[in-house]
This record gives sequence, C-alpha cells and structure tokens, in this order.
Amino acid sequence: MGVLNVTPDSFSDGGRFATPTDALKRAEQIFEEGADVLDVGGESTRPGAAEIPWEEELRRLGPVVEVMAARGFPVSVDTSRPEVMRAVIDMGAVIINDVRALRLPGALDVAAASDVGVCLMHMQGTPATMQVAPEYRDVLVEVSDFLRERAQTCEAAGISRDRIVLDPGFGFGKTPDHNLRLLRHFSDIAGMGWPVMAGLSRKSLLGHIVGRPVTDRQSASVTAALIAVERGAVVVRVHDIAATRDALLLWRVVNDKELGFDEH
Ligand code: YH5
Repeated sequence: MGVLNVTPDSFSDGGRFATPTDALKRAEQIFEEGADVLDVGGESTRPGAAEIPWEEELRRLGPVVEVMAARGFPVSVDTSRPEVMRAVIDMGAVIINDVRALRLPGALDVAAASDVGVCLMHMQGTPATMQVAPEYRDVLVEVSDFLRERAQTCEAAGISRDRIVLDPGFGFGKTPDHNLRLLRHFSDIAGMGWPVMAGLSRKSLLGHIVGRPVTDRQSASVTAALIAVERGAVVVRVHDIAATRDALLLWRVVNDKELGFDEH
C-alpha cells in the first residue's frame, strides 16, 4: 500500500503533494513503482495537529480519489469521518483505512452499508494528546483486545471477516519501547484470526533505532516492512514503494519454492 498525503503539513513528506496536480502525479508514480493499492490521506494525525472540518478533508482528497478510482486503480482512503467515507465510497474507493477504527458516530454504519474493505487501527488517545505520555499495563494485550473488539463489532454490524484488516497502529500513542514490543510480537497479532497490516514506514521508532531524520530512513523502512511481512503482515503501508517492492519480491521468490525467476 503506497502512501499519498494531501495534507499541507505532513510529517513524513512535508506536504509536497498538496495541490491536485502534484497529488495526481504522485498517485500515478505510486502504481508505476509497484504498489497494489494507493492510500490517500487528507487529515493530519500529527501530534497536536488542528482538527479540520470534513468538508476541507474531502476538498483535499476528492480530486485524486475520483480520478484514480475512475481510471480503475484500487484506492484506499485514510479517514475517520462518515461524511468523507460516504463521498469517497461513491467515487469508487475500495478501502476505508481508519486510524480511529470506525469509532466516530456514524462511521460503522456507512462502512457496513457499503462493500468496501476496512482497516481497523489501534490508537491510544487522540492525535492531539497521544504522544504526551503513552501508558499501558501490557501494550500487546491492550492492543490485541482492542482490535478483537473492533473486528467483532464490525462483524456484528454486517461487515464480513474477509473485508477486515487489523493494524496495531505503530506510533499512535506509543513510546519506542511500546512500538518495539508490538513489532517483536507481531506474529501474535497476525494469529488473531484476521488479516493484519503494518505501517512502520519512516516512523520515529526507526529514527530512534538508527539515529536518522525522517528524510533518511528508507533502508530502515524497507527492513521494517520485510520484518512485518515475515511475521505475518499481509499489507504494508509504505512511502518508498519501489525499494519495498524489490525487497518483498526477493523475499517471496526465495521463500516460495514454486516460483522461478520470471513467475511473479
Ligand atoms: C498506520 O500505521 N499511519 S499516518 C510519522 C512519521 C512518518 C509517518 C515521524 N496512517 C498509519 O504515516 N494508517 C498513518 O515520521 C496509518 N496504519 C494505518 N492503517 C502516520 C505516518 C507517519 C507518521
């Protein structure tokens, strides 16, 4: 899954894709580089970021979602607001990627009334406060319990199991130690009974480990994606698509005895 931010204040790429023309160019590149799905986000979840009205979020997202979906590309939308969900589903988005796991009023109903896939992510607190003092009795147990509850709630609302992906939400209300424990035990989350995805690309856990700024974390990000896949992730949300594709392709060809050189 290739990340495209259409926020003016993105963490990881500094809002380089804030105009519809730039966003569309990057969206095309993301598929050229080998992504299977494009994840478009218009709300900043940067710690302390101001909340924006859903109309503004849709104004940022709409153009690129509409064009790429109409061209037949699989588009995921990183949103929590039911109004935005309804609009992008009508435009042809196929996945709702919600860092609030469909907890805002009305979000679950909108998703259930459609046939999109849903990504349910764990976050402690809200973007405004989540990194102030993250605290867990046991981060692995609390994240797993939360994700299981959200998945079961979605299934009870009519979203079938094959439409659900779970995500521990690296960096969302977690210290480096919390994130490291989640990655070390990623197989446990992947074994819960639902497909699982990981978003580690460029995040501060990697910066803490390798001591590099956000602009220089490609090697660490590619390695993190590979580690997540090795531990059972079926989707990785990444910025450096071509580099990640090469690493995962090599890993898959070596591990799949049925595959020859040209059979991917
Ligand atoms: C995720 O993990 N993350 S937005 C800080 C960075 C770099 C990147 C300090 N949306 C996830 O990508 N959706 C985001 O450097 C997500 N899983 C899912 N499902 C944060 C982000 C980032 C933050």
